[in-house]
Amino acid sequence: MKEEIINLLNKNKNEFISGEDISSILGISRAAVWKYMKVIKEDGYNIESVSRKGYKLISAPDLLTFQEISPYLNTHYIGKQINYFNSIDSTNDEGKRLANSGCSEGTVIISEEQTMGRGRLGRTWVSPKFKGIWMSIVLRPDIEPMNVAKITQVGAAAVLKAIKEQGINAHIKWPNDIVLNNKKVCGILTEMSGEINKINYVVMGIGINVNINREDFSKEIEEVATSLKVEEGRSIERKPLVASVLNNLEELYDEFIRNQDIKTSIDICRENSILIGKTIRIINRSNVIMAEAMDLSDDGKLIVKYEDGSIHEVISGEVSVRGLYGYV
Ligand code: BTX
Repeated sequence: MKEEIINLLNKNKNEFISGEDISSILGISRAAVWKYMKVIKEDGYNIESVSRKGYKLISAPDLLTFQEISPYLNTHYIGKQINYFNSIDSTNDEGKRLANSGCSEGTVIISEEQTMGRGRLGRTWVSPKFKGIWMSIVLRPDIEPMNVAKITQVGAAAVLKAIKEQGINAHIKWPNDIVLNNKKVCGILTEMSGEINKINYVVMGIGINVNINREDFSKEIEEVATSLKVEEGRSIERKPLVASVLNNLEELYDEFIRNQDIKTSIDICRENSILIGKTIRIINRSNVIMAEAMDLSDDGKLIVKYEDGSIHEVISGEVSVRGLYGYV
């Protein structure tokens, strides 16, 4: 009911809607409207109430709930169901729990903070409250399991497009990071459950550092990490950014599933690559190899030239890639 009242207030933005109208539209008593209004205000909604006129929404809190995001969404299935949390261990873990219990494709899990946010290879992902976008999307692609890594490239292209739509010029660091001024502003963690030739589900986790301040980063990660706010010098609204990631993701993912190739996504990753043309270090467990990043293949592998002149295709998932002296 709370959600329905917020929707009505949103629809009547800048105008008063009377308690009587709300009660008759939603079929609840005036006293119930008053009670819900109190709770909604406690959630951070700024509502003006004037006797005989009713209620007017002045401003909504910066929360990543379905009510707040859906006005910006133009998807058909991604984000039609958003499971919102104030705090959670990891949205990817919740995505797996939901996928195992049969949730539909496109279900999104968003939390204002993660207490055990995860990166690749058992690393930690720092996810402070209200300052970023920490979300996961459950997908059920009908593709060969060996093609699952391609979905990370689709995700990277979607996030890059969304950040660019905000007028911010970011780059993609293959395979799973978005960088701004050579520092990591977003990471993507794609996990799957499946059998040898069948995928049960994929959970794509996306972490975007939006309004984190420089001093919020610990000593260990401040060398590599940044946020949109730090680099742009202004706060960025999270709701349209979340919606834009999901809008772009559905478009690119649909194309992948329809054509079984990721051409558009790879074109975006290639054009905006921070690695191509650079000398890089490819780190595979304790083994470090120097190479020149040459290109991305059409199926999302990194094409590199080793120092002996030989050309190789590197598959994501097996390696970490670093610049010659630092992160890029
Ligand atoms: P990654 O393994 O490429 O990057 C992890 C590394 O990045 C860490 O070891 C640390 O050095 C650095 N790091 C940690 N936190 C941050 C941060 N907030 N910003 C920049 N650098 C950081 C990248 O893994 C994939 C991350 C996916 C995160 C999403 S959030 C929603 C979903 N749920 C979940 O648990 N993970 C994903």
